[in-house]
Amino acid sequence: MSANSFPTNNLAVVTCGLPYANGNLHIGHMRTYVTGDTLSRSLRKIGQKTAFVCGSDMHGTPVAVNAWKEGKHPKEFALSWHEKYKQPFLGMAIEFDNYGHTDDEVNTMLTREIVKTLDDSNHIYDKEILVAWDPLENQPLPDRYVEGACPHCGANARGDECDDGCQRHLEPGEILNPKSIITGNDAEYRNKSHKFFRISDFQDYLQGFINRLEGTANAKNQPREWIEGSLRDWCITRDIDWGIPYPGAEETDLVLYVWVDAVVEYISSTKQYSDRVGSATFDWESAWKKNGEIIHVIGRDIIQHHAVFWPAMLYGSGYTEPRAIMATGFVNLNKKAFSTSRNRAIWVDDYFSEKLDPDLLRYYLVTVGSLQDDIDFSWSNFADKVNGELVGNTGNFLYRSLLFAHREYGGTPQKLVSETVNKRIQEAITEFSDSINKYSLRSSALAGTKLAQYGNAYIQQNEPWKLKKSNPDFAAQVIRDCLQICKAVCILLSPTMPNTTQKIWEEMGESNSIHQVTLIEALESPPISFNSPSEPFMPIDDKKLKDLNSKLDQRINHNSTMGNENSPSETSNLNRISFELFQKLDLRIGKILETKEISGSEKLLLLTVDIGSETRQIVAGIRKFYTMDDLIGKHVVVATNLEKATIFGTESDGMVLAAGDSADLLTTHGDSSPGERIR
Ligand code: B3M
Ligand code: ZN
Repeated sequence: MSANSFPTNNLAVVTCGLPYANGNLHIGHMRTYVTGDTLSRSLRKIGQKTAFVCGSDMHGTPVAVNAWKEGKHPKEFALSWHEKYKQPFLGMAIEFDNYGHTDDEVNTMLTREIVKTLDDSNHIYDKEILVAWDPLENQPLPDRYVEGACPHCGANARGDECDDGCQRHLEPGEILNPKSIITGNDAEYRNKSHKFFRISDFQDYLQGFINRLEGTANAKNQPREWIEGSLRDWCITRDIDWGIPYPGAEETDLVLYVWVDAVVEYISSTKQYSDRVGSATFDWESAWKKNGEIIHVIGRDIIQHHAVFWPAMLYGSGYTEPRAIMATGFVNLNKKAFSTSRNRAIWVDDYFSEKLDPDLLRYYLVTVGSLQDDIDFSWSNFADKVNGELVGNTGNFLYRSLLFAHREYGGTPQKLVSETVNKRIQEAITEFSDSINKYSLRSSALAGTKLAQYGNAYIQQNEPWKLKKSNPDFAAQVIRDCLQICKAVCILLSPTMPNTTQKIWEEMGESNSIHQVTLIEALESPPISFNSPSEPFMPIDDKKLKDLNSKLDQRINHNSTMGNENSPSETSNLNRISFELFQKLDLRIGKILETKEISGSEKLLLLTVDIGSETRQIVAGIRKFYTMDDLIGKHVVVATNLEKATIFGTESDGMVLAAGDSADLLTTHGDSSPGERIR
């Protein structure tokens, strides 16, 4: 490990992208917050002093447009959502040390101070630009007040971002064919003077920064292209009367672009925390002005703001740069993107109303795939993971060990842990810390799951229930070892599943909070006596699964008949990609040679597919729809140059294409042979 591996002697600040205070939160949002929460708890577990902060994003057109739709003032509208967010965060056990909002005094003051510093040091200039205007209403149309076509990829875009297409940030005046979302009028462009932040002043700095930056690979790689190309300056003001006024120029009626004050809330929220607990406990200035370990957890669509604009703002105004950016992939639903407007999402409230344990969703979100990959949520995947890894493995091990120990010994047998088990736990501890240093929460959580797996095998091999009579001393040793493993498993999984592990912790007779102990405690003896345990996790049975699926189907179908998702008219509006991009996809004819079931999965099959030059092992979700006989010898279409993926613990090297919900496999009707390229 390098000299500055976590834990360091500096203060760490973990932040999460601020939710716009403009509507309900879904589990896609939760991927970021659960990640941030698990990370801050994990850092503390390895002894890193950490503050976890966030807040509601109150300004800008995302809020103003939605407030307008409800006939409310943006402030009243945003504050009411801000209040409402407490509940989902609490319910998901997301414990911010401070949760502020961008419209409060601290943030207003710090934002204006930072902008003034940048202005005083000549990094800001005035420039006349074209801004979208509603000619009939004589009203400016900033950002989300207009929609049109993205100048880069042609997708339908909002005024400030190509949210449906290439994800680029758009500057005012760039969007093509702008239309007012309020009146539907065609917008025209008018000249107006605005403030620009000269990002190009920071080109050298940013090149160095991006090389130092840690976190997920996407956060480093995506901005490299922009930073190494020619950096465009950034328009930081808007014509709208909701936001923080530009400092020293109140008379210009310009307010700061929402993305300027939103990021500053990371500092403001830390300051509020510091002011509350005292700087002896956490000194925000030491973190933000000296040597803090700043880690931003964000969605992958806002990398540019965090890896380009924000570090330039920080550097230009004398603040600490981020050490790491962890950019999470999106959460899709049954293979299609969440759509808030179509109600095609799993809302956090829906999850709660199903009385499902929040820890199950937390564990799922953290471990289902690597952080930067998009994940496909389906209730069936979710149930598979819960029933397999949590109920079948971890819960089973904890429950059987604790129950046996309680019944036979009233708690922990008086013995020392065996050396083998001690060593195995130490390995898990190291795996956990190494994973945190690699920003892989999936691996750090799986260190706990794998240890429980080891525990299961250990108890199964030694069968203490049989040894009890033949060799009571050894039986006691086995249980003593298992209890140490239980304790370690709880500690390792506590950042991911804070409530469940605390409950087991108490049932094991521990009197403190599991969230206050560090990893090393995993090697200390569990309490001598404890009570009867309860089962940590409840399975999601077939009936519940059916019920969850049918409610979701009903809702999606209901909404899609109103705005039919797959209708041809919508297909014709889809983002177009260039022929060049299409050509990058290597689609080939494959012939299925063999099929194998994947144990534990009702849906997946492992196919051996001949693609001409080689044979590939490909996992396909088609088991429900085909028999083995149907498949052997069949010609299919294979996407051969996709990244390898691990599905249900099995590596899949390619993808077999199929249409629709019943996986209608694509095939050929002529005599093309395996390996033939599809063009
Ligand atoms: N409020 C939400 C988003 O674009 C936006 C994040 C601000 S983070 C400083 O995901
Ligand atoms: Zn685009």
